[in-house]
Amino acid sequence: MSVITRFPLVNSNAVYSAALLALAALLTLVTPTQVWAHTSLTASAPANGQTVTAVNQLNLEFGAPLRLMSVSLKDDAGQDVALNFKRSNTAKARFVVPTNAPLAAASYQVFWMGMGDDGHKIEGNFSFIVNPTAVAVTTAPTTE
Ligand SMILES: [Cu+2]
Repeated sequence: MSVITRFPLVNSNAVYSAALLALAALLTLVTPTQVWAHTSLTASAPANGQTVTAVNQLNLEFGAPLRLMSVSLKDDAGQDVALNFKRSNTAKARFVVPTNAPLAAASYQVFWMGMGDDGHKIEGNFSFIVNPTAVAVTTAPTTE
C-alpha cells in the first residue's frame, strides 16, 4: 500500500484570488472614469471663460450621447436670451443651438440639462463674453 502525498507548489485558491485581485487592479487602471460617472460637457463653443467677438450659435459636446432637455442663456443682467432650442428625442453627443439673433456685447451664462441613458438628470453651466471690439482670445476647451 502506497501513500501518495501531494505537495502542491502553490495553493490553487490563493492563485485564483491573486489573479482576481490583479484583474480588478488592471480594470481600475484601464477603465475610463466616464464608465462609472455620468457624462458631462467636454467642449463648447464659445468655450467656458472665452471672450469672443460674435456669437450666433452655441455648440455643446458631451463625453457620451445624451438627450438634451433644456438649454437656456442669461446675460449679465439676468435676462433670458432667446435661443432656437429644440429638445432632442434621440441621444447625441454634439448639439448646435442657434441664437435667435446675434448676441449683443455682454457676458453670458449657459445652463444646460440633459438626460443620460439611465434616465438620470445631468446638468451644468458655462459662461463666455461677447465683446465685438476684443481681440479674439482662444482658450482650451472646457472640461466642466
Ligand atoms: Cu445615473
